[in-house]
Formats: sequence, structure tokens, C-alpha cells
Amino acid sequence: MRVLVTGSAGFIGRNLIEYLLKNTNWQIIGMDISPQMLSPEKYGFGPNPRFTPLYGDILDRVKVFDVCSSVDSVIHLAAETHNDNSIQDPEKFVYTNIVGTFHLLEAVRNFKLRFHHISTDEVFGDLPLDARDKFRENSSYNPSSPYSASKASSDHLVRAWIRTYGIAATISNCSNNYGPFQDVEKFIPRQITNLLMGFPAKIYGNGANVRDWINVEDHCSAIVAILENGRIGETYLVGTENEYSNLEIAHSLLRILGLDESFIQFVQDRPGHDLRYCIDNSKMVRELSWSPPRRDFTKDLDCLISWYSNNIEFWQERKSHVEHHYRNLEM
Ligand code: TDX
Repeated sequence: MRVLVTGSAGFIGRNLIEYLLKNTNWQIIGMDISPQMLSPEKYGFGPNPRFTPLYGDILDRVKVFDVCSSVDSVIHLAAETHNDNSIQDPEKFVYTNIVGTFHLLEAVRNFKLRFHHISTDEVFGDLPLDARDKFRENSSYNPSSPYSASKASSDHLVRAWIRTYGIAATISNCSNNYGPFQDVEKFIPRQITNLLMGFPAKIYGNGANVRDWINVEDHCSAIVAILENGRIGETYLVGTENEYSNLEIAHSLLRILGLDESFIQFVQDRPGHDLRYCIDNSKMVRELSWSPPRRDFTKDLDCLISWYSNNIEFWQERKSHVEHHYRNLEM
């Protein structure tokens, strides 16, 4: 099988490429807008005859059609993904996440490809902090931020293309991922790199907001399970019911690093900040026998701290840019 992965140089993309090379025999084309990621060496696992990195923007319809003409399947990861950026500058999110997905859907329809759309649990809005509710495949769409609204829109396009044009597509909505290569604008890498540099962890509001954290490798195994055995037209929710508040995570990082409370700084809250996300993954388990390994989250955080301290070249330059931006927002 020849598979196109869009957004291959992003956090989940890089981890997915590595996972696919290890766990399948597929030929993989990775398309991304990051020009420096054209060299396979940059991917951290060296050149591989089964992997071809390509430069390309999903907003370039001609390029999308050209690349899609030579593959059997598409895993669509390319997206603008950071909520805080979407609040400052929503336009890119509308174009990349909605129009970009539209271009891919048209190419998939034209070449009759198998399509898997990667989405987020945020499309369902948020859950109250004090309840045991979870998101399920039939939960109503109720996005809060420009980012989640753009992802919800892209999901609706995929559903419409399935129903109207009969494309062979599936959708997954996943919870918050953690793992190597995540950008330092996101919560866990931001706090790890702050603490490694001697700065405090920056906690929005009172830190009570809860996320359901999944190891990115488990997300990758779920994607393969859906692509191989998922029912066409279906949506699958992916998560591991690993709920922590932001403050709990910050405290775990402090404990691992042997730092005290003075390394926590509460800052201005995110406008419209979603309270809690949590996924009911029983459809994945029941239908696809998906069973991620049991993980020790504290141990995983410890490994991640080691990864960021051993891979400073991955984040150092980007960190000053990101923190400059956050300073302007007082966050
Ligand atoms: O410095 C911070 N301090 C802080 O308290 C940052 C960057 C975040 N936060 C909070 C906001 C959230 O409650 O931490 C939580 C996680 O924040 P993000 O890493 O920005 O993720 P989130 O907003 O939950 O969205 C994520 O999950 C769904 C991803 O960014 C999305 O791409 C994914 O689709």
C-alpha cells in the first residue's frame, strides 16, 4: 500500500512515520510545508527506502491532486493546531483546516482513495469539571475556539463527502497527545522547557482544567487499527482515560525535577478555556480490539523530560520565538 501522510513533519506526523516504518510494510509519502524537513535525516530515524518526504501545502490544490494521483490511501494530519494561536489569528485555521481538507477530499473523490481524517476531541466542546461524563461517537458537536470550530468544520466536510459522494473515509477524534517532538508552544513541552531553563511553569487560570492524555505512540497504533479494520463511514474516539488537571501535571514535573512550588506561576487564563475533555474509547476496544499498553504517566513524563534535555537543538531556537509571543499576550 502507498500511503500519503499530510503534516508529516509535525509532532504526530513524525511519530506516525516512525511507527509506520516499524510496524507496517507500507510505502509512505510524507507531505509538509516545512521546507527544512525535506531531508529524511531531519526525521531523526535516517533515510529509509520506504519513506519519501515531499514539500507541499494542502492549500495548493494542484499539488494535492498531483501527490494523490500516486497513492492508495491518505492519512490527513496537516492542520493548524494551537488554540492560543487560533484566538490571536484565526484566518490561517479557516484556510488550512477547512479549505485544505476540502482539497484533499476532492482529490480522494477523484482518485477513489481510502481517506482517514485525524481530528480532535475538542470538536465536542467541553465537559463539566465535577461530572463523570465522557465524549462518545454520538456526542453533539459544540466547539468553543476558532481552532476547534475549524476542526469541527473539517469533520462535517468529511461526513458530507462520505454521504454524498460515497468516499471511503473514516474519522478519529483523539484526546491530548504527549511525546517527543511536540512543539514548545503546547502545555507539557512548554512547562518542561521552562523548568529546564530555570523559569516557572506557566499555568492558565487556576490550573483546574482537565485533559485526557494519550501517549502519541498509542494514537499511532489506533490510526493503523482504523485504517486496516475500521468500518468505512465511521467515526472512532481515541483516548486512554488518563485524566489529569494542568496543576497536577505541573506538580508531577516539579517532583521529578526536585523543584518547589515557587516554580509555578499562575498567569492570565485562555479566553473561552475548555474545562475538561475525556474520551470513552469503548468503540475502539470493542470493534477494533485496540488495546494500548498500560502506561505509567509519571514515568512517561520523566522520559519526556530526558528527551527534551537531550534534544535541545529541536526546541532552543523555537523556544525564544514562542515565549516572545506568549510574553506579548501576558500568558
Ligand atoms: O502555558 C500553558 N499553560 C496552560 O495552563 C499552555 C500552553 C496551556 N495551558 C493549559 C491549557 C489547556 O487546559 O494546558 C491545557 C493544554 O493546553 P494545550 O497544550 O494548548 O492543548 P489544548 O488546548 O488542550 O488542545 C490540545 O488538545 C487537542 C491540542 O493543542 C490540540 O491540537 C488537540 O487537537
